[in-house]
Amino acid sequence: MEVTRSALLLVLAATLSVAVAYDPLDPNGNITIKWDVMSWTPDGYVAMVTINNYQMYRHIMAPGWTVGWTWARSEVIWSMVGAQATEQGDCSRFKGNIPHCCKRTPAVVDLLPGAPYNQQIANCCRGGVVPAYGQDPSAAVSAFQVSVGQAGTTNRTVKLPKNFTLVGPGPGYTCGRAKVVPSTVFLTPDHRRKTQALMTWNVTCTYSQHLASKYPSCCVSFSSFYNETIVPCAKCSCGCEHKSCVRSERDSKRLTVTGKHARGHSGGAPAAALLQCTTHMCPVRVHWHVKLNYKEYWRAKITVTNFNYRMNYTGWTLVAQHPNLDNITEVFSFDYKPIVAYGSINDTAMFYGLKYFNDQLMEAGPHGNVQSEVLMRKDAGTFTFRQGWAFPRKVYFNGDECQMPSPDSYPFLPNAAPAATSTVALVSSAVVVASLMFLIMA
Ligand SMILES: *[C@@H]1O[C@H](CO)[C@@H](O)[C@H](O)[C@H]1NC(C)=O
Ligand SMILES: *[C@@H]1O[C@H](CO)[C@@H](O)[C@H](O)[C@H]1NC(C)=O
Ligand SMILES: *[C@@H]1O[C@H](CO)[C@@H](O)[C@H](O)[C@H]1NC(C)=O
Ligand SMILES: *[C@@H]1O[C@H](CO)[C@@H](O)[C@H](O)[C@H]1NC(C)=O
Ligand SMILES: *[C@@H]1O[C@H](CO)[C@@H](O)[C@H](O)[C@H]1NC(C)=O
Ligand SMILES: *[C@@H]1O[C@H](CO)[C@@H](O)[C@H](O)[C@H]1NC(C)=O
Ligand SMILES: *[C@@H]1O[C@H](CO)[C@@H](O)[C@H](O)[C@H]1NC(C)=O
Ligand SMILES: CC(=O)N[C@H]1CO[C@H](CO)[C@@H](O)[C@@H]1O
Repeated sequence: MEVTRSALLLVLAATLSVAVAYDPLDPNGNITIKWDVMSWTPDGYVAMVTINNYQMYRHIMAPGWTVGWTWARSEVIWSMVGAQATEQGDCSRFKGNIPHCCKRTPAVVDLLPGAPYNQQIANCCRGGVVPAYGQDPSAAVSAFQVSVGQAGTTNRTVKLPKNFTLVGPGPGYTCGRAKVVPSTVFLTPDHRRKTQALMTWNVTCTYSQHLASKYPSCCVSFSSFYNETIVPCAKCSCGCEHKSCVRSERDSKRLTVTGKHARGHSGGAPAAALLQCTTHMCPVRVHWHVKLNYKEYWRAKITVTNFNYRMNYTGWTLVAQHPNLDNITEVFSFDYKPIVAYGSINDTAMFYGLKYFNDQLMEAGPHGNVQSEVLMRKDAGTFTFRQGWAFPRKVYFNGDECQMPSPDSYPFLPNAAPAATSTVALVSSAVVVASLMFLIMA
């Protein structure tokens, strides 16, 4: 009974954490936007803008980021390299040279790969796609150059842009105020000389799944070798209201041809989902199967399935938290990295696809899944198949926490029947607390 209760408290804690912006598995995860003023011009400055993704497992996928801000005065963008403003705005007050953008609140997107050579700059032109830091730290950066006019021309007269926004590619990010920080020091390519930005300011943006969407965007199902019950994703895990779906691939093709939800070439939100009908109504399901039991090891099989006919998830990431993930012996057909959030607790692993092999989770249909098996060395003190211990505590797909099955439905060992009444009571109180949290956060 004690074990049941602590397992339920764990589940309760997991349920609650969905409601807060802070991500306990990645407490320092953020995206910073850094402006380095590289030179002054007669009416303003030229700045290098660098976007660093410091999030361990949340990447910015296609169609990429859109960064916006509000100018403090009547600044204009004369030109940009490596990115472009989505709208020029009203430049009618200019004669001769016309600025690239005159809007007071410009929205900027990355250029696409293959942009003309003279419009490129280091770390630009990837269609706004930025990998997660944990996946590829050296590539988790995007940059462009902007030439600003009608601005201050000294570090005392420049006014910092305000109200930064980041769409990446859907909603969910909130950006803080721009802050002047010590000027960035650059090393020349031959490493023999240091130069320095004339002025630097930083903006930090953080992600909240709650702001991104009301419902989860993935769900988890379970099965095991020791019990033939398959525990499906909870019904309507991703919300059923106002959602439509199609029964088959043929229907989806028909709708794709006649549908008018096609997305723009860059920036903005990803294409609206076209879901295959399921009881959970999620675009993505993660299935965890407890597959084999050896003397010193055990093996879990993980399958990720795409139910969205309009999405290939490129560079997907999967994060799982389980007390035995600190003793991973082997991971088959996925790449893997431990995530150590608090120094000593090492129970979380990030999985992602092998490049050119399964780093793309294809649209719904016969190829719309990726699979792996994980071999773990049994943790001597705590290992058990009882009380659902072998199932993960938390699962994230692409940085969003997935809905777990209802805690009273976990497959259990044939001889371990739960104390039905108290379980139900605890579960329903968990639901009440979770709904209260939801009301507070909404
Ligand atoms: C942003 O993330 C970096 C890297 O993890 C960290 O050093 C920095 O303190 C974070 N900034 C904020 C404002 O949280
Ligand atoms: C500003 O951002 C840069 C790059 O993202 C980072 O290295 C630096 O630590 C940040 N500075 C502060 C004071 O946050
Ligand atoms: C920035 O946003 C806040 C809240 O949305 C708004 O009150 C303020 O007027 C905005 N500032 C500028 C300069 O647009
Ligand atoms: C502005 O420049 C002066 C020297 O020209 C320097 O002492 C000062 O720290 C700079 N201020 C900022 C905010 O960079
Ligand atoms: C997904 O990728 C496949 C193969 O590259 C392509 O044929 C298909 O059109 C793509 N689907 C979407 C929705 O982008
Ligand atoms: C965390 O666990 C992984 C997988 O067993 C191991 O390779 C890594 O060394 C561990 N790290 C720490 C800090 O314990
Ligand atoms: C398998 O687990 C389910 C709970 O998910 C339970 O109802 C069932 O009795 C278990 N099967 C056996 C054979 O114990
Ligand atoms: C059985 C076994 O190898 N357990 C190890 C699991 O990992 C932790 C921390 O990495 C070790 O302390 C255990 O000895």
